[in-house]
Amino acid sequence: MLPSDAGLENARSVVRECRSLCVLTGAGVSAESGVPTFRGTGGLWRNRDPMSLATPGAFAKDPKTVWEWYRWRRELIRECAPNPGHEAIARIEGEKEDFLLVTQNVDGLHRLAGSRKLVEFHGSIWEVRCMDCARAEEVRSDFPSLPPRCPSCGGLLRPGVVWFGEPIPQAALAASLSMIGRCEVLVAAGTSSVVQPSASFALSVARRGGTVIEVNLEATPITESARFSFRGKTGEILPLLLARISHQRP
Ligand code: BV8
Ligand code: ZN
Repeated sequence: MLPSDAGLENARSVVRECRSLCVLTGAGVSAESGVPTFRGTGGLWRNRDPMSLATPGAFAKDPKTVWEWYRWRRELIRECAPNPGHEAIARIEGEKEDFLLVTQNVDGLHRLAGSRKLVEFHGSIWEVRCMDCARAEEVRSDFPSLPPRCPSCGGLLRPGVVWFGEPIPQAALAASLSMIGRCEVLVAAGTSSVVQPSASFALSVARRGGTVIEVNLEATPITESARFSFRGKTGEILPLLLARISHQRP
């Protein structure tokens, strides 16, 4: 069930009229592409909670098991394609003077959909980095054996993602905070808004008088900071919210 025309039309005109637009996405935007979310059903692997795997400690203790989880996700994501939500975000990028997409997703689907002005706030599941010589590269193919070893020095390779307890990469953090400090409108789509520091972005924008628009299946901790909060699928609502012309239903 799509939100009322009036609400969506108001929000759409706010998005159209603003000069500076930031979009923050979470796992919910990739759910309709078939990528399991972190906290929803289907997000678990071998009944393990992602929170117990996506940490430096888990990797130090058992790199092979952590890599089996990432191999399973990489295999699954490799078969997934961007959905209309990703495509709508990629389209509006070129229509705004000042635009930035901050994604918490590590699946690479935004880039595949054509987004270029984006920050991968939690890194990329396609990047691997050597724990010894810091050599980093994008590897989309599978590995002959796990855990994978560095072709330069034989060191242990890790996924190029940000684990819990690890700092956000400096450049990604700086670019995101600068945009959060200046954007007129923040669209927060498909995120449970529980993971810091990105979970605080909506409140920061609202506190300085910016407009927050949320799209989510459920209410979240940022819902009360949002001027508009639409209940529904990002793949259905984002194409309407970010459209150039209104899609008045017949
Ligand atoms: C940091 C990469 C500081 C890995 C991820 C106590 C102990 C330890 C740490 C902390 C602590 N308390 C706070 C912290 C900080 C911690 C944190 O926030 N923990 C929380 C959980 C309590 N944060 C960190 O550790 C961060 N770093 O703080 O550093 C620091 C500074 C200096 C020096 C050292 C340290 C780093 C956090 C990054 C963690 N890495 N991912 C990997 O992917 O393997 S986070 C992970 O969660 C994913 O990236 C995911 O994107 C992200 C957030 O989740 P969501 O994207 O929101 O996804 P989720 O499943 O939760 O929700 C989906 C939503 O979509 C739902 O609301 C659902 O309703 C909705 N939805 C579903 N389908 C649809 C939909 N909506 C619309 N349409 C649909 N179709
Ligand atoms: Zn190396």
